[in-house]
Amino acid sequence: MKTAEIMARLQAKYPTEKEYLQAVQEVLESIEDVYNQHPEFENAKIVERIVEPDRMFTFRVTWVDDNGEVQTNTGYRVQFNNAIGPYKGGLRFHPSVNPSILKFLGFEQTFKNSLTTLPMGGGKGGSDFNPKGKSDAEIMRFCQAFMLELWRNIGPDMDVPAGDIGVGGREIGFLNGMYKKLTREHHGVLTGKGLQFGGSLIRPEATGFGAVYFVQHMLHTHKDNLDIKGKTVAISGFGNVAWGAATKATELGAKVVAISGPDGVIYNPEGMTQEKLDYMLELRASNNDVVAPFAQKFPDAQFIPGKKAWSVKCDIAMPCAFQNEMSREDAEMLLANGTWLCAEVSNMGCQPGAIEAFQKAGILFAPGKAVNAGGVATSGLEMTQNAMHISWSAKEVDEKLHGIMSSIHAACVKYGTQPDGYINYVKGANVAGFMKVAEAMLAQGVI
Ligand code: 2IT
Repeated sequence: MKTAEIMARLQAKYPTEKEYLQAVQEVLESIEDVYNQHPEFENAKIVERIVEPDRMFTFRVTWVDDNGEVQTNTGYRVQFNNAIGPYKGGLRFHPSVNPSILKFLGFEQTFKNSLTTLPMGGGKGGSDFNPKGKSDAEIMRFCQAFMLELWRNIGPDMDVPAGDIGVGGREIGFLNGMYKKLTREHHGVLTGKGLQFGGSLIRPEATGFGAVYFVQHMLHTHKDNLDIKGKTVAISGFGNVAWGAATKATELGAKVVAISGPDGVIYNPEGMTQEKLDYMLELRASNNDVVAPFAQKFPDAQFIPGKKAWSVKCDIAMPCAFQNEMSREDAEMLLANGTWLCAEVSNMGCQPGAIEAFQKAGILFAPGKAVNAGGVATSGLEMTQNAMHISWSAKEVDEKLHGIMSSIHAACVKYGTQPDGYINYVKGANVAGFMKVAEAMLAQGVI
């Protein structure tokens, strides 16, 4: 396999799909060495097959807003790869959603899900619908119209969607309600459900909690056996994932000194309190996409308009917002301020230049597909509970989540440790995720 040749072909075929090309390039670069030691992969053209989604659905979603006006959006589901289990991955409702973004997310999801140790393939979907400023009734009508198309293509052993940006418990409830109405079946076809109808304890917290567990493993593996207690953490975003990470980091004794939104950053030198963490959820629910009110409510915090979380001095940086949110310049600013660990929590949150800057500086850096895998892993645990018609306690789920994050970390160490001892988590995660999917594809023939 030659990464450059494959990339040139994909660039010619999909010239506008920059996020997809970026995600593929990163994975191919890291697996090239290992892949070329396996002529059986090359013979079966595994790479040529794995970079293309199995199939992709595009559909029109028409709904009526509160003014009685007819609105039309586009819905998608990308079924990327089901070599190791049913397609699994979230739905994103955001105006930026397009085939390139969903293909990058579906591709990443395939390797992430492989890392979780659970039998889940990769998928992703969503719509260019913008939930910001919409009423509950509008959200419900949109979700119903979306499911009216999607339901034929999903199923508990076929494709199991969940939430992502813009899709939380409320949306999953409406989507599940419509699915149930159409099929007259109530099974685990979606994850992230409410606790009253098949949801799993800890699912809302799982992405952020899992990310902090992963950071703990990175710290414990350090030659000085470090701990998160007493460290300063900068977090971007104030959504569900940022909240989960801030909550667990605070509980373990770290000081969360920054959270941010599209309007700027909250500098929070005293760290979080329970009241502040609760207020993060209130801010998100307010649907306004701003963090500024945080500093009005808590006078020890300061709002700095137009700045990112990376302008705040911290030991640990955790991007929890959006793809490509951290540029090379942001990474260099962090490095200049003494940051020595970056755990990417958002999917592809760091631009290639940022990753390069961290790795060149020799600091600890781990990619989203390893760090944020606790979310989908807990979705996998929700699927298991649904299939068994039981529900586990929060303690049981949290213990399983701990075990999964620990094995993901171990897989990264196994495949990513360099001769000089530096752990290249990007390589480790990509190779570990890839090997299982590739072997599964090989074993199941040319299909
Ligand atoms: O990016 C992700 O892993 C998610 N949005 C969660 C997917 C899931 O199926 O729980």
